[in-house]
Formats: sequence, structure tokens, C-alpha cells
Amino acid sequence: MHSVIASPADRRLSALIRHLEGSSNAMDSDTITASPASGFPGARNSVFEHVVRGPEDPILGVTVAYNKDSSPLKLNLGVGAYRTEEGKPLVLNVVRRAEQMLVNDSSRVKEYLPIVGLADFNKLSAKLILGADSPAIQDNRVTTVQCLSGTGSLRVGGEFLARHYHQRTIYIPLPTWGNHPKVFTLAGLSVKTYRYYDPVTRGLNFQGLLEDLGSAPSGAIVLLHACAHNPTGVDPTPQQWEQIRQLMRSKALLPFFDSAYQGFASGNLDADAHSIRLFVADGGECIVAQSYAKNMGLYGERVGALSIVCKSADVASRVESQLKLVIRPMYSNPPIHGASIVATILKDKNMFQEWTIELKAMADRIINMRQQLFDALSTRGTPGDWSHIIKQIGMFTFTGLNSEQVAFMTKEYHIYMTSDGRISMAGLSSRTVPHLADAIHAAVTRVV
Ligand code: KET
Repeated sequence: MHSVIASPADRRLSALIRHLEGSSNAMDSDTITASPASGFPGARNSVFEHVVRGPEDPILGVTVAYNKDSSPLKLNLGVGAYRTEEGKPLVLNVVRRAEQMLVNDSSRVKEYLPIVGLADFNKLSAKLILGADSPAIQDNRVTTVQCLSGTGSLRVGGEFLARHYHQRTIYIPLPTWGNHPKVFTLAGLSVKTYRYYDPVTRGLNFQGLLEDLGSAPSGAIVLLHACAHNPTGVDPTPQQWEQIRQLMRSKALLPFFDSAYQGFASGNLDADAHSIRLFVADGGECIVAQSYAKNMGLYGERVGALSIVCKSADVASRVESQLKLVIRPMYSNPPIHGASIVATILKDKNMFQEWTIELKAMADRIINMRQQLFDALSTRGTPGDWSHIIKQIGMFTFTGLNSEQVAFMTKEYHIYMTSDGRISMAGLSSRTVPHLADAIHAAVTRVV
């Protein structure tokens, strides 16, 4: 293997091939030899001396900075994590109940799950996102594998495509969740963007979107946010989704849906899956990454699913066999606890019903926070049009504040948010709305 290989996925594959070929000096070129001075006890220099400090993550780093602030006024509106009116993290009652049942069930053991995860969880997850009466499920054309939350599902899906799909280019919206380009690049795909948000109208740049997807090469992969687009809170209308579908199908563009907020946008699980179901209903293929972090509040349990809707049961089963080959060397098999909670809730009618009520309450509280913040800015006469706060959908408001204004709000008001001006409405409460409104008012009147 002397060729020059560019992509990380290719490099990993070639390392694997060398390993399988059994060449004894296979890894020589990758081996770092410690200098003699560092090889004995008491040596002054670390073998890692050359390692430079990496930057904090643009989203999770906001929490790191927040944790270091000792002000009693501090407010974390960075990461998209739901908080109660009291500003506390929430574990849903139905989740507590499911966990109790699992703990009380002495027949449960801690054996490894299969590589693809918990069978019940996979079946129920596909039903949840595609609809109970989905023809694709009835035809056995869907393969679903349990993955490490939304991020892990995107990564496994990306690596599968990099290995087995003929087009390695994925188009992601501009802007998008900050982790998307990193996940897909490291999966071995080449990332390009399509226009999505218009800062002037604070709405969808639909014309730009159609033009960019219209000029994408045939077969390219297109990342779509199923609902509650992050960070903009701007979604296409059902009519616009239909136009997107027609354009994409006419050019054989492959839809890869990221569904991190099902139920959070409208409070209704089916309504929030509309875009995906539209693409599945035409009989075409698509990929869906699902997360239960937000809608079941299972953030740290890392529970999600990757579904690939194929043309036939035979293709789906071969695709699944290859997904296993992606997963096994990555993390072997997924954790059992979170998936068991989800399966317990989804398979019991009463628990499912209880979940939808709690989910709706979370969505409603966020919508209420939008109204309260809008009213507070109106009362203060804050310059500018703030109607986008109540028009946008989901967990975030894309305020339009620039990075200097954000820095000012953090410095003067101890309000933490991402530098692109995104605020997590789920982190706000009636008590903290006035403080945020004061900060926004001061930022737009004092920092231009
Ligand atoms: N997709 C989108 C669009 C998304 O906003 C997130 C998380 C994920 C996937 C991944 O979530 P997971 O926890 O892997 O299921 N977004 C929030 C948290 C984060 O950045 O990790 C956020 O934007 O704040």
C-alpha cells in the first residue's frame, strides 16, 4: 500500500487491510518513537510535550464556561437541554416509572446486546418515526440499528455511506448543528453546504435551497433536519417539503434525515415526523437518525437509532449485515439501559400515552417562554422586529444577535449562549425572562 490516501476512512480501511495481510512492519510509518530522554523514570519531558491545547466545543464549551462563573445571576442558554420552571433538569415521570419496573424485574441480566442493539427497541423506534402503518415496515424494507444517541446514529450512517454508497458528497444546510460537518468528514464523506436561512427575513431561503440542491450532482446525499431546525428554528412548510421531495427524487438525491426533536416542535410526535413520512410514502429510499435525548429527556443515556429504508427486504438485510461491520470495531454493541427504558415505554399503551402528555408539556412550556420573551422585549421597547421569537419552532431561538453582543451579554449579564446568537428557550423560565430581556435590550442598544 504505497498510494497516497486522503480521507480518514480510506486511511482506516488501508490500515485494516495491512493488518489483515499480516505484514509485520505494517504500522511502522504510524509508530511514534519516544525520545531516549523520555524513556526512563524521572525524565523531564513528556512524550506528549508537543500536544497543543484543542479548542473547547462551540456548544458544550459554553457549559464549561458557565460552570466556572460564580455569579448568582448566571444563566446557561447554550446547550439544548430542557429545564423546568425552577431551572432544574427534568427526568420524566414515565421514565422513572419504567426504570423502577426494570430494576424490579429480577429476570433482567447484564449480558451484551447484539451488535445491532435491542430488537424491541429497534422495531418500536422505526414505528415511532415512520408511523405504525408504514408500508415500508410492513414490507420489511427497513433496517434499524440501535446507536449511541443521535450523534452515534449519524456517524454510523455516515460511515456506512462512505463505504457502500456511490456518491461520497453530503450537502448540509447553512447553518446547521455545529457537529454535523465534523461527524460526516470523519466518517469519510465530503461535506458541502446548501443555502437554508435568510438572515434578512429571518426565514427560509427557499429559492436558494432549491437552486443549490438543483445544482448538486445526481445521487448526492442531503442532510435534512426532520423538524425544529437547529440552530434557526425555521422549518419548510408542508408544501415546501413536497417541492423539496420532488426535486430530490427527480435528481436521485439521497435524503439523510436527522430527527433529534420529534415531538418537541409541535408537541405532536406524528406531526413532527411529517417530512420523513412524505419521503417514505413515495416508495423511495432514505436514512433516518433518531435521538431520544430531548423528547424522552435521556440525554446522558445515549440512546438513538439509525434506520435505513430500502427498496426491498433483501437489500435491507444485506445493508444491516454491513452496518454490523461498521459498528463492531467502533464500540462493539450499544448500552442496554437507555434502550430498555425506551422499549418499556413505547410498547405499553398507557406509558406511551403518559409520555406524550409529558412531552407536550415540555413543548408547551418552550412555546410559552417564546411568548414571554417576546412580550418582555416589546414592553422594553427594544429596537428591532422580534416576531421571529414567536415564529421559530423547537428548542432554539436564532436571535440575530452578533458575537460581540453575545460576548457583552456574557460579560455583563452572565448569560451564556453560543456565539452565533442561538439561545436555548428550554433553559429559560418565567423568573429569568426579565434578566434575559434586559440583557438583549442593553446589547442591541449599546453594542452595534
Ligand atoms: N442532531 C441535532 C440537530 C442536534 O441538535 C443534536 C444535539 C444532535 C443531533 C445530537 O444529539 P444526541 O445527544 O447525540 O442525541 N444538539 C444539542 C446538544 C449537542 O450539541 O450535543 C445542541 O445543539 O445543543
